[in-house]
Amino acid sequence: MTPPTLQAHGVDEKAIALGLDAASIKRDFIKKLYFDLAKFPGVATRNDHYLALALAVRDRLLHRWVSSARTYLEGEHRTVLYLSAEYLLGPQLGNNLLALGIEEAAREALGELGLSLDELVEHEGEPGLGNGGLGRLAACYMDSLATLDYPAIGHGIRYEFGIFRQAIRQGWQVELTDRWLQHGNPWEVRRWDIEHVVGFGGRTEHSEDTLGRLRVRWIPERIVKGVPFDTPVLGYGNANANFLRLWGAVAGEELDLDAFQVGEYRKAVEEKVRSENISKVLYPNDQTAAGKQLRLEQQYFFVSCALKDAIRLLLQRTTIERFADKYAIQLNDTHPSLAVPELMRLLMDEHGMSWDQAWSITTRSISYTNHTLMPEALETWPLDLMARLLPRHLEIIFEINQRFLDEIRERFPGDDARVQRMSLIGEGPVRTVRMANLASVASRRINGVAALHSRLLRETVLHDFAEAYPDRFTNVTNGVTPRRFVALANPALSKLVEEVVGRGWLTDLERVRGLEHVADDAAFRERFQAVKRANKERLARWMLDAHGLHVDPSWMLDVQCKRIHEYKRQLLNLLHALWRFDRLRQGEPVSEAPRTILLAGKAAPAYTAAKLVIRLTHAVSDLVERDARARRLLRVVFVPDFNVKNAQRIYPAAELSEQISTAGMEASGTGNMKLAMNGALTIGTLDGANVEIREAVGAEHFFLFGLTAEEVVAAREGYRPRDVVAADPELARVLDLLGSKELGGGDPGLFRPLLGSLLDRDPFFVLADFRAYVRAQEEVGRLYAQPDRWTRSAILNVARMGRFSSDRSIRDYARDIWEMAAVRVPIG
Ligand code: 26W
Repeated sequence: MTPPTLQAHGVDEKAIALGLDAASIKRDFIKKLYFDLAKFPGVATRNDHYLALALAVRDRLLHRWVSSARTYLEGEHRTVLYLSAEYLLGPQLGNNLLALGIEEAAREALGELGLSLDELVEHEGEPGLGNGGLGRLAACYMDSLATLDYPAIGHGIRYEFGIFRQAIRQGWQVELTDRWLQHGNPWEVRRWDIEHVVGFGGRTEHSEDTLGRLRVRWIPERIVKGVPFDTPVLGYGNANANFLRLWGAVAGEELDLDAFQVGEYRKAVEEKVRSENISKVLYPNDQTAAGKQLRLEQQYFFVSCALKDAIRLLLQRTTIERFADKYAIQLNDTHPSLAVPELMRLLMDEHGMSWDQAWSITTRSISYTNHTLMPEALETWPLDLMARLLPRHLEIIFEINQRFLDEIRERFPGDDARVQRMSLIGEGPVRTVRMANLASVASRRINGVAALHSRLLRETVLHDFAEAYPDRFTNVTNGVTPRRFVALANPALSKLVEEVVGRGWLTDLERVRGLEHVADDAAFRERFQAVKRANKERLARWMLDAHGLHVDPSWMLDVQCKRIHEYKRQLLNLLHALWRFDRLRQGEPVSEAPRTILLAGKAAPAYTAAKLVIRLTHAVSDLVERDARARRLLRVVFVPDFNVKNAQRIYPAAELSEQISTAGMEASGTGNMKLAMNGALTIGTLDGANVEIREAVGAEHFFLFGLTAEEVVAAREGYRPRDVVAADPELARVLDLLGSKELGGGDPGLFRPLLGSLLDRDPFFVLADFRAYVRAQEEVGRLYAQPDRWTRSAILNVARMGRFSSDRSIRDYARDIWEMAAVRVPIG
């Protein structure tokens, strides 16, 4: 049934549509301040002003949201259900103003009240509901889905505490809680009419129905309610709005009355607290899968809510049999892979389908994106935990496994080793459920996130699956949204681009190729340089004001910002800084302009080596600062609390982008794309999407170094890092510095764990790549000393990054994986 229009109720939709001009926004802003916040100009705080503006903006996007929902419901369309445990949205106000095209009107309206739009945009925090690349990718994809008119709902968890805020004390990372909801969240809408009940634990009952078919009933011992909070996601340049539906957990019953009756008030309250803990906090690990029960509860909780909600919506319009025609489910890594047994359970136990019917629907709807090859990041859950928490799901997993392994045995007779490897169950000291195998058996399509990564996925981690089901495998190279990472972050560059290539480039990034023609135009290069310079000045001002950090905007800005991880090799960057320091203080020439090496990123709270790298960054920074000769040409700074908001300040100012992971380890990288789009040149290995970026921008505009993925594999056997040091006296001096008292602030042992790991095993080939890296850095220095050539390369980087728009990625998904069409929402 299609919901009636407002017209049917005698309401003229045009008449209630809100004005997008400055006068209407001003009037509404004051109204919000007064009626929603009970404040008026004069006593209102900056937060009040921010909330009032955000609410006024939200009202102006609601009609898009409503008309999109109606258009989707009316037609015979497929909808994407994007399932992701993480979304790193970034601040919303600027983005929504941009999508509505009302930034200037809002600026004028506030100006008339003596208020500054920039201050309010600056005031807004961000929902840090993700760790890093995977969460930000989900946010970019939601942006592109909306912009390209694909019906989509993003399901996830409304963590009350997102990723921790990072502060630095005496050079060490300390973690502070992220209370992102404490000042109110004007963007979300709680849907009070929807809730889903999610069970945990208990037992199953098997019986036969009147037709002799097996029926299973799961009797959970504990239930939790999931309630949805929706955040609109606006398309750019169209009338479409999708939404993110984030699930919060509330106790099944307000209080356990039985317990209450017998005077066990505390026990009753404890149960409630336990339920609500499910959506309390985001796990701050990226790349290590710790088998924590609460994390498994989170995963099941949101997946179950998402699927129940999808079925609820489906049944309003049609029958359950049509599930796979109406939905394409995308698993963002294995975190939501319990969708496989949960969908099977819902279809069979709650909607009466047979196994074969349910399996057909499941395997026609679900696809899986893998984001990592690193063994420690591949999720497995102890079987006994799964049995305790989700007994019915484990039965289903066993059944899937049995049928699946029967098929494999038939196709590969006598190959027991293969059967062992492909089993959904890992046999070891603790038996486990292997989530990547579970996702892979049930998926229509399986994709990696860059060409190299997808190939390695087929050759290594999922080799057996690729052999058994070659047609399932495909690649979709990641992309990033130019709306946020170019238009919002870098308005000056956007203006310049638009002057040359005209309008339309923001939704068709290939058009930026038009800049190629002006790369040789000296006048244009000067303007391009002026934009970069102004962005560096802006960043320098903020770093000074916010953190007391001095950077000179005339110096080269060399940037590595991303999660701190050994495989990303921030340590290699720092060894190069020490090398440079050593030469400078000896008065030996380094052929280049002065440079600032900027690092930023969070370390997982329990990841000791990564935290020590942050400490080392500060030690190197101090060491350089103490030396009169070195500090004239070198500075190392660490920017605390890297998040989307800070990223948007850093990318536009960056000139050199450090993408230096050990080849074969970074699935894709997306910061590499954001930096190149903003005119940074990349120094990088042949890893992840670097390979494709280099291809796109041209090898002569990319500083390549290091072992290839194949060479890394070949070098592993018989690799002796100490031999590398013995053959390179300069490297030896750098490592001496690393173990020195002067670096360790009087304690030569401070960085011994890092030094020891390098000399003993060097699992990430830092030392093996050191010399090649230094050479590439010298080449960087030489090119930077020729501003015309450097700027030409920077312009060509921007011009040739079109294919890394997330719009291209989403079109790839729509065509190769979801097989679905766009649905144009009429401009209302
Ligand atoms: C279970 C612990 C855990 C948590 C998160 C393991 C792994 C993850 C993520 C998959 C880590 C992540 O963010 N991966 C990154 O995904 C990006 C988007 O595809 C890629 O660009 C990065 O290369 C990849 O590291």
